Amino acid sequence: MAKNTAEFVVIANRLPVDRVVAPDGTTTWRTSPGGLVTALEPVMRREGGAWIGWHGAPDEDLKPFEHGGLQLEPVPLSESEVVEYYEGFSNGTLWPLYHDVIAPPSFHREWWETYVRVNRRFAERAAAVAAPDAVVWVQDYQLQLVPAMLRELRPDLRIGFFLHIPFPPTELFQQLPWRKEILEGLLGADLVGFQQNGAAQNFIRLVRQRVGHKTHRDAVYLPDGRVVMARAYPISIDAAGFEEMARRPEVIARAAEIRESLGSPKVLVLGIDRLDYTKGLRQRIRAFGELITDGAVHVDDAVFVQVATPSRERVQQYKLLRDDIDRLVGRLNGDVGRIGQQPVTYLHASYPREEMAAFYRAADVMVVTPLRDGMNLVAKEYVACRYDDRGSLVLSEFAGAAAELKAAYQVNPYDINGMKAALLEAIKAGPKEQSRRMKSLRKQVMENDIDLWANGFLSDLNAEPTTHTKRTRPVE
Ligand code: GDG
Repeated sequence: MAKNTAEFVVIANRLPVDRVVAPDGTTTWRTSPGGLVTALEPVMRREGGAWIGWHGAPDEDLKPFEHGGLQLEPVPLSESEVVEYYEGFSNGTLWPLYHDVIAPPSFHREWWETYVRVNRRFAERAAAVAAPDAVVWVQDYQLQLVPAMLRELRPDLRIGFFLHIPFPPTELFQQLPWRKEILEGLLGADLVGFQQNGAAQNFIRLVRQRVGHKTHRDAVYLPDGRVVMARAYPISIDAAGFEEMARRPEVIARAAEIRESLGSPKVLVLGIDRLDYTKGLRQRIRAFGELITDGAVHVDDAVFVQVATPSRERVQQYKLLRDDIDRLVGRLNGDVGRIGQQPVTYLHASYPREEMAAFYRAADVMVVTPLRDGMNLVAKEYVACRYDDRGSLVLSEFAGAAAELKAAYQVNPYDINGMKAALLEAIKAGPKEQSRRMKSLRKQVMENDIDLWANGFLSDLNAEPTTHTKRTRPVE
């Protein structure tokens, strides 16, 4: 076993850092943005421990290193593994399949074989890094085989798995040629966490149907006596951290500057998403565009800023989406814009966190309208930044966050007329109505932060191992 073993190990596809190369060629690492990193970073710092993941460059083997108090364990991936395991099976097969087949998933046996091989590499690294009886927390859809592979190598470990994206209904999951292998991979964990109850139930039902194990409520009873629990742990954000950032004088000043540079509109409508077909960008732009062309909203009164962070740019579906959005925004601005006055400002770029907080502060209406989303942290970040109890949130029913953020203007993103009506209501909401809704949203977000999420999952994972006997097992 390695010398530097850790009591707590996180395994994720990516390490939580990006490399920065200075002009003189020296390399440093910077903590990277993104849902998973944003969510786990505070937990890791508190617990201490090792993080196993790919460092982001193909065909490069790096030694373990330390960054900001975390022990980082880079896992190498070759260029063809990036293509087949990451861009292929993870983002071309699982991502669309798990998100309601919004885009058609591709099934390729070579991609699957590479997925298996890479998952084994992650499991082997974890087996070497974890101290005896350590707690290991495996993250997300890229690594669903790791729990079983790791259990085989290290039966002493407590293994948890958390899925950040939706877990699909049985009808969709069954399309997967490797459905049984994936379910068995997940069953290597002691606790499998999902964003929503429905997802946990989908999993339990599939295990019963496809693997044939006995199940009862949130428990799976394995023939070897182990009990695997499947439950919902809705993820959240470092809510106090976001609020603190939004209160900084330089962020407040920057928010005012943003509004001014947009021509000081009466209402600023904002969207911030990774450029992904699950986020409902087309429908959202169409809805806002129609409000302008219908004359319901005047171009002098409201502007829409859409930030779309570059994502998975080598995957074909994402290239097509980018062209599509470019065209849609170009047409709308060409049709109804005037010199110095465009209804949609589209930014295909990534920003520092402080700039994100300034955007949130500047926005009167935040539109988060994914067609399907595990949770959606942007919605929660917006709420955390609105300590002034102002602003309105328009939120898709199909984001996991909708289960908690009941006081948002909830919409069906496939229903353009419904979205237009909700947007209009949000745009026109007076200070009293904004404050009534925002107070309720804030209560939810500020009280249910990332610590509560991580503590909830980890304390359940650390609870006494459950085994079943003939007596406790449900009746055959
Ligand atoms: C997956 C699931 C689930 C975005 N642009 C910039 C930036 N971001 C940050 C946001 C937010 C995060 O990235 C995005 O998180 P989301 O939850 O909105 O979406 P996914 O990336 O799809 O995340 C999702 C999540 O995992 C966690 O479980 O909620 O359902 O799909 O934190 O602020 N951050 C910075 N610059 C940007 O330009 N700094």
